[in-house]
Amino acid sequence: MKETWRWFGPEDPVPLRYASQAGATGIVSALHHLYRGEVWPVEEVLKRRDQIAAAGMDWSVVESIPMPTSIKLRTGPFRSNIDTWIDSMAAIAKAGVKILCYNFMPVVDWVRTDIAFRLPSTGYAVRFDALDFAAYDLFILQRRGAEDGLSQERIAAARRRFESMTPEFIERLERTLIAGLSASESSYDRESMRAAIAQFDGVTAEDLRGNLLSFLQDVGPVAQELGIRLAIHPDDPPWPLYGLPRIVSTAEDLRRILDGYNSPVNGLTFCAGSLGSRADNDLVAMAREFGPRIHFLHLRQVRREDDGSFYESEHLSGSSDMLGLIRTMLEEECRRARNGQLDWEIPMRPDHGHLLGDDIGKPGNAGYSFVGRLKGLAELRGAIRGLQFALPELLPAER
Ligand code: DNO
Repeated sequence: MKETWRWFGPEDPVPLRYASQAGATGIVSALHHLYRGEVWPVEEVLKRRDQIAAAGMDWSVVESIPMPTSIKLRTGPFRSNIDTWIDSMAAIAKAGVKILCYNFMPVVDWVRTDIAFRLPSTGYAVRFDALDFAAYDLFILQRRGAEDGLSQERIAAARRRFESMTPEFIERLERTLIAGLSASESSYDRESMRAAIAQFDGVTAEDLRGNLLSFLQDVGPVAQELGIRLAIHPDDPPWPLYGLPRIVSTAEDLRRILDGYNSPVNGLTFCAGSLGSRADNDLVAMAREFGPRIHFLHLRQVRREDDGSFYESEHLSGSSDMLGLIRTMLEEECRRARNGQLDWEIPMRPDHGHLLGDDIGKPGNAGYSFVGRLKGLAELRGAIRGLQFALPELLPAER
């Protein structure tokens, strides 16, 4: 596996050289200063490539070219927005980047309720508390229809939770929920959030899936010509939030997307943390089934709780079978290498890390600490080497 590291560009408090010190050989990046739907000029993209190359690494994956709402809804200026998306894709192809991660989550990208959840070790993790989320949706955002699908007990428990919240807690919760985590595309206040959600009134999961498949029909052939592989990121968490449809959550969802546009160009970012937040997602079985279409791996663990809450646990210990997943993906690499596929090596990144040691109190992007990710990457590397030592058949032939 190619060890990669997400870098948010020159503004990232974790500099590029730290990624190299952590042992990464590839960088995952995007032009975060051009994230409002504008085209990425070739010069800017080449500049980013050169910065990464100067630090001795290569730009392995673009994560992500932002996806405007018009494309998700297929309304308004969606045609010109798709053209812009394609132009940006052509620019990254010029820079030699071959894998493009993107997502199709309406309104919100990844969602957490707490970015400083204290662990018994005294480090901090990010967490999704299902009750805090329900309390926010029902009693703070007061979204129309927020009670739909919730049991009376859940609503009563959410009310009790809400009543126990201090104004400071509410402010922090709201900032974490809607004002934008580091990797997300938008930030809202209460009113703009309600308006953004309203744009999806009446849009079903079927509609959204149809729009995704139409988008793939539009961009797929160009991606193929450019030699780019598209890698859709799963919903995080993998269930509907704020009454909005989410369509990249389960094995059946992935099947429908991959079959709906059946080409190697249409592949996955297999995010173990996102998919693993649902107990009914069997990661090893999914990795086996979708292996040939997995273009990029996010290796991260969660510890699931009974009420739908979860927190990001240590990379090797949590609710999912991380070693089984790694083993399955090493087998997939070997299969590719045996078939003579030049791109047999799958880029992975330690997706998120805890706040540990010097990370604590430093400015940074939630989930993207230095020491925490360094530890995550080191543990994952150890697991990979250990598996390959014990089972030499997991070493691709070329090595
Ligand atoms: C969170 C990330 C996601 C991801 C996007 C990809 O840290 O894994 O925000 O970058 O969804 O488009």
